[in-house]
Amino acid sequence: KDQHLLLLESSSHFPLPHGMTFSYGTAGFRAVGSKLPSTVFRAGIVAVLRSLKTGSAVGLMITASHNPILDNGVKIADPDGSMMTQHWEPFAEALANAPNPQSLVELVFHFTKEEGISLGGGGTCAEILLGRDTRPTGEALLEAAKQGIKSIVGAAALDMGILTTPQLHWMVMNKNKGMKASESVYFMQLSESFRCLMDMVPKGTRKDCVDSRVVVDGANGVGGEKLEQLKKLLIGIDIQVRNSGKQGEGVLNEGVGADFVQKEKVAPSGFGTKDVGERCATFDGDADRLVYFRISSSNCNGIDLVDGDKILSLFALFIKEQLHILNKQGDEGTNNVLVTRLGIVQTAYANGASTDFLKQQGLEVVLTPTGVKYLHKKAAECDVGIYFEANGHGTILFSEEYLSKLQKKCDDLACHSPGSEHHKAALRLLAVSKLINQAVGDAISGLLLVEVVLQHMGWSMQDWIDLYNDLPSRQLKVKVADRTAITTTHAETQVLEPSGLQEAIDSEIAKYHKGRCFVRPSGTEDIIRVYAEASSQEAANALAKSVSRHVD
Ligand code: 16G
Ligand code: ZN
Repeated sequence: KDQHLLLLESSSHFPLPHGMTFSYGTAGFRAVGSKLPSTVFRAGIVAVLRSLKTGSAVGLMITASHNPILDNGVKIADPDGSMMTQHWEPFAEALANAPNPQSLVELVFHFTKEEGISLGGGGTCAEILLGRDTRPTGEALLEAAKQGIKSIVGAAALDMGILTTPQLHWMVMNKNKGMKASESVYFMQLSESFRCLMDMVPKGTRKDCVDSRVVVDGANGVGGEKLEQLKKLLIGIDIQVRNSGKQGEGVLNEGVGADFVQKEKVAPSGFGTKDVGERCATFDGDADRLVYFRISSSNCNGIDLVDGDKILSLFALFIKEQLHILNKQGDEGTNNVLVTRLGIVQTAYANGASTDFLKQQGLEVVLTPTGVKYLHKKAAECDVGIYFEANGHGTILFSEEYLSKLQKKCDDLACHSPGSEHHKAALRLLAVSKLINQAVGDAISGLLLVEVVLQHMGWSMQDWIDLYNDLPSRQLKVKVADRTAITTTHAETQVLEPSGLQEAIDSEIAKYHKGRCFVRPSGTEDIIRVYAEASSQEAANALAKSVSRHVD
């Protein structure tokens, strides 16, 4: 009874804005920040129910990633630090659109009954870790989330402050493993594992100090600020942060950031001819995406882009090499082989040249639909799974079971052949598992891993770029009356409906050498996206254009 009244009363302070419908898209709810208090309030309730259901802490992050500064959004992290399970999305969406307090309360009671969640305190308590990025609407929305959480009896909100999205996911994961979940522990873990990997860089490969320098575009968001803090704990790397969000440096995501750089293929503002030859990296607004670039000497506005696919390739080569060393048979006789299933996960947006390259290396590559939740799930099926989207979202996952075998092998090696190549390979793999954020792709931890792997390989930016040549590609957006009219299959590479469209696309593709093309409805905008690849830029442009006409 009390619970009923409490929900009714508190939700009356957060009326649904007139004429708006909210959908839980690829990465949660997104809209203009000022329209979101009711949505965030209700997401707070969903988070509490999720915590009650799982008996663990969950996360709630307020961010709109690479979107403009006045937008905002909210997403929920499950107890293991990954995105909230998809089968709760319809409930989250229904709740976000409940027209009045009465229907909201009914939805909550109906859903909790269905899911077997008992409300009303009674010993069970929910715990929600809250985070937000630097957007101006963030503070008020955080308050709305707290009100939503407080409207369920026995729920506690833990405000973790201003964070990158991956930091919050990491904290949720750690908390539920019984470990400390503070920012200082996060910084400590990253800096220590980074130092461990740097200390094991083979002698003779480390280049002079010019190569330990990287210039980072923080997108005027939270990532730059955090990197400035972490940088003080790092040895052997020279990080220069630009667009760090300090007053006067520019506006969040405006002409800066990973999404801008990767899509427009131009340098972010604050970078120019003075940076020719520098190794540059860029984060998105909440620092869960990372891409690298270099200002081309020929054209000061143009760049050589090193996207998520190439970061993936670098990581894959490094991990593969360490596994190879670990399992190599030495003169001394038997070395117990640690059987490892290494899997690579990409989406249809991965440049075809990257997929070919990875397969040539003997790696197993699978495709999933767009969106971290799909890639992450697939990668988690392997002992070691590496996933990346071309846009720079990605990480490396080590299964719990595999990590404990690896730890055991490392302990054995420490006994029998301390300091051997085998031992070092095991130590490196363990350090990677600590440096990389296994909850979700993390631009900061990804940057540190790229930097140390380049040192390890003794590679310049050019060596990395030369791994393979990207096929020319082109992306177009098509505005349509109803984007849901197009449905796809086979990881979005084939159209199912409307009938005839796939045949039309196939006949366009057939006209081009190395042609590849697919269309899919965006999960974040009201449009259809067209992606085309071919052996020349002109051909890729033409293929994308002719396919767009069939979609229109
Ligand atoms: C979201 C996704 C990203 C995906 C993008 C595609 C997360 C955390 N983010 O930003 O992975 O690449 O949507 O957008 O899952 P689209 O559907 O509009 O092409
Ligand atoms: Zn993001």
